[in-house]
Amino acid sequence: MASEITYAEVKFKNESNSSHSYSESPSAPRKKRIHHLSKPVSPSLPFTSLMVLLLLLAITFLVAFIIYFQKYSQLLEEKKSIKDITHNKLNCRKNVSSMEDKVWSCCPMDWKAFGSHCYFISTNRASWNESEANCSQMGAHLVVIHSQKQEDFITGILDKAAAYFIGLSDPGHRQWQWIDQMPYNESATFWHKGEPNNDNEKCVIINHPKNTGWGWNDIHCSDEQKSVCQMKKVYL
Ligand code: MMA
Ligand code: CA
Repeated sequence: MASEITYAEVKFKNESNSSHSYSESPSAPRKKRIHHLSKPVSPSLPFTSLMVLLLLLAITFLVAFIIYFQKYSQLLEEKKSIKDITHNKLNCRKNVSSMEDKVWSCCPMDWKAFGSHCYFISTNRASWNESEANCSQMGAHLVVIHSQKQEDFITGILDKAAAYFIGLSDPGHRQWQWIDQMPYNESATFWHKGEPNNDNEKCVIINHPKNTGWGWNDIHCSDEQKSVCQMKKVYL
């Protein structure tokens, strides 16, 4: 009995939706019925919103998962490549005055030796981050400069017409930081006059503008420049 009534109500609703020609029918009970029918429709709005919200959440989680997975596999790749660093040819020098058992100090071919380190000029123009990644792939890092002698050696092997990223950057609040975490010593810095001059320029190049000597300038990290890599000499 109850199911029959329900069927009649549904049918009536369909008719009333499709046509307005039933004006002679008593309006009061019909209105009541329509009102009664529209009741189960209204909770579907929060339900739909909930479903949309859930869907959005699911999409957000999916996107976050994909990004996380990509970053993780990228990290694994980097770790793997660090493990597999090879330098096929070394240039070694015999140090007469050095430690007894480790007499030979070596740098990879095409790298230049100075003090206890090896230096490589990367003529590939890249952002600061990419430049550091490039050094890192060779078992090195962007150059860290601690003395006038070292600054002079490095500038001596550079092209005056170019600019080179060094391992100095500002993570924020003008807190200059060397890539190897060694302390930033203000007294051994070689900034050009008026530099650093821009809080938005958080990465440092060494260059030789016309009419000035070599020096440092803060620039945007996304700028693409050549760079200098540095690593410790290998002792044999
Ligand atoms: C100028 C000078 C620098 C700045 C660069 C950005 C050419 O030098 O204002 O301080 O870093 O422009 O390109
Ligand atoms: Ca600057």
